Amino acid sequence: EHQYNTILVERVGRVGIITLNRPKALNALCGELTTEMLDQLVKFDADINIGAVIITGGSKVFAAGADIKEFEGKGMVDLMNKDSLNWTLGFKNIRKPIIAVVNGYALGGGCELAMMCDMIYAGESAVFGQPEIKLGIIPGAGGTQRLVKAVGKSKAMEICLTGTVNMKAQEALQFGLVSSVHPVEKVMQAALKTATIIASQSQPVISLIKASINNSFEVPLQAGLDYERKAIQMAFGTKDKIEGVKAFIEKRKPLFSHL
Ligand code: CO8
Repeated sequence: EHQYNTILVERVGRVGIITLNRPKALNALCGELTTEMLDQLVKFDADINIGAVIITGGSKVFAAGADIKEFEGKGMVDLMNKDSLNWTLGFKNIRKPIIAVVNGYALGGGCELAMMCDMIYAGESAVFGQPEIKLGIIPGAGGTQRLVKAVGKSKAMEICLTGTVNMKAQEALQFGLVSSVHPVEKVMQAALKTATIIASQSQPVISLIKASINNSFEVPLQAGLDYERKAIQMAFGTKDKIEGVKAFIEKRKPLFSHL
């Protein structure tokens, strides 16, 4: 694997794992980290031996947000000229499913990064919050948009406007922000199990499902249904559809070729 300064990279079967690795700064998302993370995501996305990705911060903390030290001395025009959030556009283009495994703080940009992923598995220690308001800024990487869609308006307002109301794992589960909650020492294993199941399915079909679900956030229902209809027509064009249906009829497990 490529050696990075701020992330660790490993593979378990067809699952690629990216671990944010700036423990002294609680995995604050500095420019180098977001660049390295996106670089590796693009590599996994292009790798035919990878079918799903996990992003985690390890067992202590997910990420305490953007690197606040990089904000010092920066003004509006600096942000306009060199947009430090451009990596989020690249993130959006990843076709393979990404699971966030969150233990401890997922604050500010950390919460936003988790929400950019396709699903979130939480350890019991997970804490989600948007404390940007306390710095005199706003959640700028999706916090005012994705959080509303995940937990509803009233909670999202409360979290973003106070900066101090956080969501712990169980509450995040209750509100639908995360898929499931596990003991800290078991959450990675649980996410890996799910990622392995996903990665064993047909890769092109997985991409169609991810794109179709994400499209539902962008368009009115009928446009989403039209998109989905085209997507199932495309799925019928894959070799994996032929194999999947044949395997069912022959009462055996399908062997997908990802074609
Ligand atoms: N950035 C940089 N360094 C950080 C950050 C951060 N976000 N969070 C923690 N650190 C550092 C601390 O400075 C400290 O370093 P040092 O030991 O050198 O002083 C080390 O990590 C440990 O932190 P603490 O001692 O504070 O640990 P505690 O356990 O006492 O507290 C907290 C943990 C509550 C998480 C606390 O660290 C905290 O409040 N952190 C900041 C959280 C925050 O405000 N996050 C939002 C940041 S803004 C943002 O994410 C905007 C997203 C949109 C991006 C727009 C880009 C242009």
